[in-house]
Amino acid sequence: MMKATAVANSNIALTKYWGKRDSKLMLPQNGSISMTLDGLNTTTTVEFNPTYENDIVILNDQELTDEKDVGEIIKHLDLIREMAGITERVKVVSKNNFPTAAGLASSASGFAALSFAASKAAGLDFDKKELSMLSRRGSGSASRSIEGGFVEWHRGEREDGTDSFAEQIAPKDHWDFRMVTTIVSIEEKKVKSRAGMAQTLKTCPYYDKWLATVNEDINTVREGIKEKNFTKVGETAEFNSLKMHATMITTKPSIIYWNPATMEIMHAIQAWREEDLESYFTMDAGPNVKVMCMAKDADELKSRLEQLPGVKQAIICKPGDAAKLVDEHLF
Ligand code: 2P0
Repeated sequence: MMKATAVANSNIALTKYWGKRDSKLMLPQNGSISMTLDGLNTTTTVEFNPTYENDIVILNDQELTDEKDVGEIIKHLDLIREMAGITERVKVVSKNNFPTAAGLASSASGFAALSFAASKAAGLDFDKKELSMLSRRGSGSASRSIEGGFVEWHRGEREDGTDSFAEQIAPKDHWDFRMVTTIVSIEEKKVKSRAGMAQTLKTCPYYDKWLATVNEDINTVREGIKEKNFTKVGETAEFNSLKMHATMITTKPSIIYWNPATMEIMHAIQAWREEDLESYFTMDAGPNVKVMCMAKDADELKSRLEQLPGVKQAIICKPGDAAKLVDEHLF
């Protein structure tokens, strides 16, 4: 078996991962909780083949040739080759069904799908915990896209990273919680998460406060998910996201991911909440806002969001499935 295809959904953090304690093993400074998104996914086919002379990576119908794009992917494939004890060159074809690098966590679904397909194609039969740890080595948030529903990525304590993996808190049909992802910009972000995190650790005077309060948020959100307490999860997730952005804004030089439409959505959500519609926002390393609500309010919220001038599109996402292998290959 030298060819395999996997599909992995993207995920949005309810409590954020921001900072590494080991950048080689991709060990986080803090744990995080996410929801896997139904319908925003990456499909990836990987084939190791002795007749290939070079490694080829094709993303969204375009071959990646720039070292900065392909380097991390080849490094990850080298790790998998080393684990499997193989040396064959590889062809990777991958497709996202949403804009890449617009703060919609394409690296999460991307590295989860790549890790699953490549390890399988290399003859490694990994369980979910092993797949989560392998995905983590490609991109931290990818560790969470291996599981479905509501997911917690454990910080872990060990230096070798063997206790830093993601596990499910509750399955996708546990709760009629929704995430409405708005698209305000599809431009590539200016500061990639990886560089932004490193800069925050180095220069933000408040980063220790972030670390000191993040476990409390994780405990509250985990409890809230289990109890299906929307207010508890929403309030804490929104606050956690604002705390993370406070650390980004207060780095040198300052990293401000928001644009005017981001602000417009935040104000609208807070106003609607006071009036008649309970929802909460969260933002990642980009200007797009993800809005949490209950299923009964999702259509109304989407329609209100799409009437805001800066919003190009709003997509209602249910909790989604775990990553899986599929029979249909992309080549
Ligand atoms: C998260 N983000 O928890 C946080 C919130 C962005 C802001 O995980 O360097 O692409 O590959 O581990 O996983 C995005 O960072 O970074 C991210 P690397 P990753 O979703």
